[in-house]
Amino acid sequence: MSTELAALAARLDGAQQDAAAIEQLSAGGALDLSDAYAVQHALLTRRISRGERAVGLKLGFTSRAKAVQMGVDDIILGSLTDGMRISDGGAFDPASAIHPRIEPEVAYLLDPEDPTRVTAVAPALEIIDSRYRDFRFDLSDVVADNTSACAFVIGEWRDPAEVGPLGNRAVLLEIDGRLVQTGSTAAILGDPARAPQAALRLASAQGFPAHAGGILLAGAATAAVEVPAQGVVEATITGLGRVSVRIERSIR
Ligand code: OOG
Ligand code: MG
Repeated sequence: MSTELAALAARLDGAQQDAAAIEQLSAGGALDLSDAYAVQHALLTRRISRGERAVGLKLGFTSRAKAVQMGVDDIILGSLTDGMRISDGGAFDPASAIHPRIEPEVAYLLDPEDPTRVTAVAPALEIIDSRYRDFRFDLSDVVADNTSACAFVIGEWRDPAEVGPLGNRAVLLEIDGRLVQTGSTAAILGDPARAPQAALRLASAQGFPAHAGGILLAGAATAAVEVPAQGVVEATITGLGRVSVRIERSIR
């Protein structure tokens, strides 16, 4: 990788660690999509060298609600690490991020031996936090920034055969019991069951490290909402279950 792309990765990495927004990379000249993925992979390598472990992948802009909200209309892929994971009902400190937003997701667990095989499904929450000023970006910017990945929460894993088809389930997002978003899993690629294939295709096209098994977030079914200063955020997917995160400042 060129020293120039490595420097862009260092800038994004610093913005995440300091929780301080930076200017869009595209302001310094357009970045093509394969260079953007190269920056993203370099970011992951930096996190791994600090002791984190890659645990899966996340799709972005698989729903119209998200594409319209962000003005970007192509699906994108990012990486998840164990350092981003919050246990179900666990806490997220909003002061650790720049301008975090939260969205409901469907999570798949893919067999590492055969990543086209889904071994479990769960409701999930994703916290996104663009490292760019004003949460604005073009497609290459957001790809380089690991698709705004910040944190994620997975509910109880269920047997896909028991849960049945996930193609049209109601999705609710609540803050302290107040409904803030509603949608349907049908918004995700027409059917979230298409997510594993879509992710594997993108992973191989964009040179993702061959660890395709593991967690896959299929992409939000609704627009994202601002993470509140405090409170409990909960997602519910009909017939799949619920998952929650407590938003609270940690005492330092
Ligand atoms: C990019 C991430 C998109 C999704 O579920 O569509 C995403 C962003 O909106 O900042 O995670
Ligand atoms: Mg998402």
